Amino acid sequence: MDTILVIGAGGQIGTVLVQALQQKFGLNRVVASDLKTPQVFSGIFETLDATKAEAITALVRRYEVTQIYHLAAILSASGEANPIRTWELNMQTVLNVLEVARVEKVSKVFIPSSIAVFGPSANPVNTPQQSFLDPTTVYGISKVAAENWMQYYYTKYNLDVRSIRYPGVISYQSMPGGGTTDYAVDIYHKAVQGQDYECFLSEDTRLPMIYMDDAIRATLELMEADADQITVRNSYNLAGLSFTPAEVAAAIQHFFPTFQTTYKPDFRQQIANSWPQSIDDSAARRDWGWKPAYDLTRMTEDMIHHLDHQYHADLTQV
Ligand code: VAH
Repeated sequence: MDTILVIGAGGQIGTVLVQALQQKFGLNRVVASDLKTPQVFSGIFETLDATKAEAITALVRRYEVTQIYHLAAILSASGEANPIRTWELNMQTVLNVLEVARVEKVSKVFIPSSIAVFGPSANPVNTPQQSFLDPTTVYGISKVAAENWMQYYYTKYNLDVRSIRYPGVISYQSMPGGGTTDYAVDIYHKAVQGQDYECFLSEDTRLPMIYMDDAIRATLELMEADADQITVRNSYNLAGLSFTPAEVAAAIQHFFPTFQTTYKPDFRQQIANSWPQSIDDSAARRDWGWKPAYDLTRMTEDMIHHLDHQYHADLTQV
């Protein structure tokens, strides 16, 4: 019987992934963990500072953990405010997870990477799985290092560690924090609240993105695949959809015709300029049957439906 430890359970992806894992494995088979305990949580929750390897070991032994999903990291934009701290936290936690998993014989490990590993040298259109990686952010540098460590632990110790280079993730269930792609979540929240939106990227900045439902399904499908299907042991390219701020604003205007977006690029524009516009995910499609289900229209419908309910449900109850 599997028991899953999720590190970084309070983050944008962690929040939703925990629920999906609880649904799949059962409430009592998932141990959610993060630095801070949430006010409200159903299931098993443990506070964990993943920079302390012994704290991870203690949880793995206490709950007889068989799989670890390590999601804790400082992202691209906020990481630039404190490069050394970002490197230390992102790298120490990855090394701790890999080494604890090796020593404690954890059967499977998931550590996400990001399209932030790509830089100016990569072909920006349909960016290949095998590209020269020259990231421009500390977050991207830490993810390239993590990818190499994952490859090393697989090759040297046969640790079954798997990874996906997530694009920007769009969700209604949880707020992102400190990312360059966060505009693509904020814009929906503003529209549903009847407000206009000032975007911190220019209107024509095309970036690869993925809807949360697709990101979670991809993660579970990768982890369910037979080990001999997995041919990429640093990290798989993954694509959902690509769009610009102008395109997502236009999609929203189908629902809110008076919604307006203005554009005021800040330091995050330089980060976005160094990233791909679209991703070649043919390796994921070939190895474990990946196929996205959400395009911009379907994602916009779903986002607005759920956010409208979140912001206005209490009004309709009066
Ligand atoms: C960020 N949302 O913006 C994250 C992600 C591809 C971007 O890694 O840093």
